[in-house]
Amino acid sequence: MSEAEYVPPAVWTWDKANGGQFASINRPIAGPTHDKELPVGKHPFQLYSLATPNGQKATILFEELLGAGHAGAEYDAWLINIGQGDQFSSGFVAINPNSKIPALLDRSGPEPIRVFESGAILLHLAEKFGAFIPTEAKGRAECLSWLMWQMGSAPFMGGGFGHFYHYAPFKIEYAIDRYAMETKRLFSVADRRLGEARFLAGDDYSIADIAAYVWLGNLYRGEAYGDAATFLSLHEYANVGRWVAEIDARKAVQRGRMVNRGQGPLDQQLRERHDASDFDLRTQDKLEPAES
Ligand SMILES: N[C@@H](CCC(=O)N[C@@H](CS)C(=O)NCC(=O)O)C(=O)O
Repeated sequence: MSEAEYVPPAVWTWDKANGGQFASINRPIAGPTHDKELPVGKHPFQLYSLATPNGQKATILFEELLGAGHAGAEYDAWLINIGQGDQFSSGFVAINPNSKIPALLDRSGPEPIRVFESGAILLHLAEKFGAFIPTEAKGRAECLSWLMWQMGSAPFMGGGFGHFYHYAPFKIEYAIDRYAMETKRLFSVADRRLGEARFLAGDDYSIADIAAYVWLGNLYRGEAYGDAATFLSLHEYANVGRWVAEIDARKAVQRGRMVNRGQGPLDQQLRERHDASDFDLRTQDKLEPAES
């Protein structure tokens, strides 16, 4: 069916398979579909996630904190396979009623604290460790502003542009035009900011950069949504390119991007992370011969 033939009924009902890539996991209702507890490891933080851009925000910050010497930031990262519906288990829904990765259980205090939404996880950890967030009022406000900007703009890039340009079973020019324009506008916003400051919040790398980098970086490098980098002429955003290259080079970022990854080169996939040594010993290239 093309968009020209579709006349919305008076009341929408969920009675059709739309054939889209996510048809099997998308539902119009919240809540668990099955009973299953989440595993719990030995570290103070339990992360339930997947290495999508939103998931990588949390793992990059954990690796940054550990790299900066915050030993209390040790974490177990468990893989949530969203294609198989793991986000709808009773255990996961108890931590994130919105059934989306990433979800965090902070067990470092007297009682466990659940945190969901990647931006809330970044803020929770940055405040807890007093790191990657400016302390003075002006810098902190700038950091939170860019963090919220990113959280608000991701659905336009992913659910909007990425969905209609790459995943939708047929191409709708109106939708692609609308979200391509918005995605380019967002790149332009970042590019102008990064033309006047080294990082989004100013001189220092912060959680605002981590949040924005995973999205803008993937798109800029041509690693998201097929030929999107070419389609959107992302090479035009030179300041974004300079900033992406600088963050790409950070060791903690390289490690964080590998955690909970279930696709791509085997030596870049650390599906579960329970110890710093896992990066050397438990990437999929090392496990797969034994597993097969
Ligand atoms: N606003 C949320 C978005 C999280 C999100 O969209 N997660 C996706 C993967 S990137 C997910 O879990 N999708 C599973 C589903 O929609 O069922 C955040 O930033 O944490």
